[in-house]
Amino acid sequence: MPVQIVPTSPFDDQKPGTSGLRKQVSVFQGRNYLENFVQSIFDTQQELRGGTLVVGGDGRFYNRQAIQVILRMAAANGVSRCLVGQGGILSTPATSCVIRKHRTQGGIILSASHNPGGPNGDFGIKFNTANGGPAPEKVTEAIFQRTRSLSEYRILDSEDIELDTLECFTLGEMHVEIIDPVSDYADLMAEQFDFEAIRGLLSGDFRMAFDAMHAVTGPYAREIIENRLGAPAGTVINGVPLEDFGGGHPDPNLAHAKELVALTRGEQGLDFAAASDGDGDRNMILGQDIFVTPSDSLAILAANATVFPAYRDGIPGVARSMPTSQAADRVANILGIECFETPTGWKFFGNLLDAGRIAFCGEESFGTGSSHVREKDGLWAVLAWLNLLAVRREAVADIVRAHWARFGRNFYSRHDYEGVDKAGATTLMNELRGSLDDLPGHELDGMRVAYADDFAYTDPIDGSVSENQGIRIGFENGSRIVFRLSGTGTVGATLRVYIEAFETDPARQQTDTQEALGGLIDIARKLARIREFTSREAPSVIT
Ligand code: VG1
Ligand code: CO
Repeated sequence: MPVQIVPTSPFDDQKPGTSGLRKQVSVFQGRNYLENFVQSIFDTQQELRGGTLVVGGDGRFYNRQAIQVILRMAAANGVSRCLVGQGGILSTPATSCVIRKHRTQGGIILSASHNPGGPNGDFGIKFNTANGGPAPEKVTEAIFQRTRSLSEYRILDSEDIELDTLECFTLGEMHVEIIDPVSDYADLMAEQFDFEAIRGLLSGDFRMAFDAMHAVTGPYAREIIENRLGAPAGTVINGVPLEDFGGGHPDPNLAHAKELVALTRGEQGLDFAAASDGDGDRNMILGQDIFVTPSDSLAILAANATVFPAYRDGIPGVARSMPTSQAADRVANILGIECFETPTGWKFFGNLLDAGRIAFCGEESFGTGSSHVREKDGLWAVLAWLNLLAVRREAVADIVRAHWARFGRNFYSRHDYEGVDKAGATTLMNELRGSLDDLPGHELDGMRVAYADDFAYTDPIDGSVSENQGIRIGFENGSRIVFRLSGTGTVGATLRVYIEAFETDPARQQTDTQEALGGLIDIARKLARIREFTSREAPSVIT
């Protein structure tokens, strides 16, 4: 089978964002678009030559076609072995698990995560390194630089291979193994949690549902929650991955998983419900009449770490992304463990996890995880909650309220202004940045500003510096407003406003979140002149 060397010219928009390169499907379908990016990975990641690469995706439209291209290009670029999820399926955390377990040199994940799929939706590609984690900034930057000067790519002239049967093939000189996408991951989960205790919980009158949102976690949840843990058939809903996720946003939050939320409401409400996103790395946790914010979830799991068999002796530290609420900080402070604040995106947790400085980490954007892999992990968080519930035998709401009573409550909400004009959003951020020096010491609606900055992070392990990671405005009473622009969207710009207030009085901890944050929300609107720069009266999504 001959290797073809195909002349190409660079694209100027292949800079990976918060999590890989994401574009509309039609862009990826354009001539050489995918090929150029993939060649840039092979050109910069030399250890893949002669090494093993894991390939899989979330099953969205264009997943299969892209995998065939990547396999032919891997063979033409000297990769010696590829492990491919059956049917082209591998969730993001399962890819991380497979890279680590089989000690491969990296992996390519095809997903645009929670972005909608289908011919008119989004597609994405991300590269994970040998530790199983998303490529750090220096790697994505090198790939991006390569895309700017690329003049040819290498691809094998060969037929498509069969992705659906668990078999081995050769493609040119490369060995291809189609692997069961679920088993390695399910085995890892069984090592992390007390499956016996969870089986006990699920065999009683406990009622739960897991919504896979027609995305990648369906097969994983069926195997783990129904087959291995014994939950009744039908516990997993929307469990078949569809190319367009059934037309929905595979984004597990109060706005996009409304039906699941409804199942938890009222006297007949389920005891527990959870959902995951397109590629299986996000999670939403619900109890009867309660939604557990991802920030609280991280803090609660950290406070209870010793109930999990894998962390029986406690955890060395926790990390959260900058916009995530400071609930985890309070736990770390009281437990006497380290706490780190990193920029948005899971890639910033990798070094801390590798160095053993932290064991749990999370993001407000429904991402929670631990040192078991190097990605956030939706099902891990769900199983962690089930393990916690199996041990404590209390209602979710009672666990959360007891946590607030002990550590205080960080009221928290994120307001997204999606698909706004890019120039307007950029001006809004620039104007805010320009006003930062004057803010400290000033009162805004009766609250004194303690600090105002543009967040920069120096990685404590390798010293790398990441600047312009979002604007933080902190008040003397512990409240905070954060502004940043999304790095995952594909149309226009998305402004994210993160609002947080701290409350120690249990009597006031039961207030409605939007009400408790009302004053801060007003300050944020006025300070950033949101209406003026985005022409929007209100956010498009509130979580
Ligand atoms: C968003 C979230 C961020 C998350 C990223 C990838 O990024 O805010 O916390 O790491 O998505 O998640 P942004 O730049 O749009 O705010 V996933 O599940 O879409 O890979
Ligand atoms: Co995701």
